[in-house]
Amino acid sequence: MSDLWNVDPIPFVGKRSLRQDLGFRYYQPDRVVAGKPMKDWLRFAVAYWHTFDQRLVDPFGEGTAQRPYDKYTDPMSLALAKVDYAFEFYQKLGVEYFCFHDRDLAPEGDTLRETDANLDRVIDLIEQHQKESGAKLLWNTSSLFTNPRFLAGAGTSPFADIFAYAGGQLKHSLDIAKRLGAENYVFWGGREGYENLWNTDLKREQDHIARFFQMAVDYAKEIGLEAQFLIEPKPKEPTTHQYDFDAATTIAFLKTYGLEDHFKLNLEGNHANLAGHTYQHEVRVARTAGMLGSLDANQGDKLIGWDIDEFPSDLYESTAVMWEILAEGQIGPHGGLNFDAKPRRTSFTAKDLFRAHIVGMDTYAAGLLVAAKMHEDGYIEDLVADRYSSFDSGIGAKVEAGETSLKDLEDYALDIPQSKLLAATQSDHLETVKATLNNYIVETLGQE
Ligand code: XLS
Ligand code: NI
Ligand code: NI
Repeated sequence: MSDLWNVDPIPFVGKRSLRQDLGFRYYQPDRVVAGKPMKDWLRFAVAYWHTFDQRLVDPFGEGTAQRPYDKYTDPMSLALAKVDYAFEFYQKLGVEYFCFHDRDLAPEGDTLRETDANLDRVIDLIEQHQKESGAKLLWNTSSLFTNPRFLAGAGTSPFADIFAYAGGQLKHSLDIAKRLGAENYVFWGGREGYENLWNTDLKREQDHIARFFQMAVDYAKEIGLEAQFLIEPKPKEPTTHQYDFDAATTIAFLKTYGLEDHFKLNLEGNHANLAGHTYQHEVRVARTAGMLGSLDANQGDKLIGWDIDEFPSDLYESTAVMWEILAEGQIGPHGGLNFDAKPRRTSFTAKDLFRAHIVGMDTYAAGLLVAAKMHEDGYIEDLVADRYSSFDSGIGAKVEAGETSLKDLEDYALDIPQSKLLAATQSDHLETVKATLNNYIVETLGQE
């Protein structure tokens, strides 16, 4: 292997030191946990846009990033060079999957035809690297929000030419998905929403984007593309109101338009928080509807109300999410854990890209270990089974079996005294539950 990054392959170092450096403390790809190697539970992916393109800009300042490929000034040479750096990065980090938007990879030309030609040169190189390294495409997507032409959306743009352009761009992205063997294909509606209702036809916009999705379903069928389609909910930013607000809203949208059999959800931690939810909530809602597809594992900042895409480091959150994944048996039929995350602006060196991924991977590997221990003990399962046990027999069982009317319930309830009703409730002792979660995290990781 060349040494483009000036970094050795990242080793597992375990408990050698409390001071984390360029090594994994918990992540061991081949270690079997709950019946599967860690790497198969987690299926980590690197996000091209953050890791290789992001300059660490913020609304008040230019980028601070220092990257080894900064020496390339011609846009096409840079685009091609970055692919070599990317594939070496995947191998050194020990990650098998990657994700990208079409526009992360190559500069645009004046027409879609010219843009596609630029893109295809980069795709040729990616295909060659995939063959040599075995790296796999977890998902690709189309950037239908960056270019000024998409200022008012793509699938919901009020301008028919822009809608048509977006469709053409999407078609080419689906061709790429097929060619590179993408396991999923993501739709994130960055500008599919509205700023103001006074100039918006809500019904027409939603009909249009449903039609856009239906055409994608039809074209995938036509070319034999088997990638799982995923919608990534987000409540706001960049638009004030986005149609795919959260998991529940997106599921309702898909069902309204009869698209639910063709899509699942790609859930992002920071987006969950922006919608006023925990990440676990979003995963649970999707699971409950049979719609869990994949994860964009990042985290927000409790003090900042925007999508700041931090690498995940919160053990409570990773434990909760991995608890759901273990309960489900997998992240999704073809899902993985994509780090839709960037290092902080002050962590600007190339090595920080490795450090940032290490914390994300170790956080989720640790979460997996803790969640596996919890499932093994059945603590949460017992607690929940007990909480609903009054529905296992008697009147509760009759309700669940659909055998009761309101009249039956009135007959049953009319003469029960208040003291007996109160005796039918029980304390949740939630504080003890939370303390027990702490114990599981501390003890499980302490024994590593
Ligand atoms: C932005 C989204 C985006 C999608 C892919 O907030 O997270 O990065 O994951 O377009
Ligand atoms: Ni995302
Ligand atoms: Ni995001």
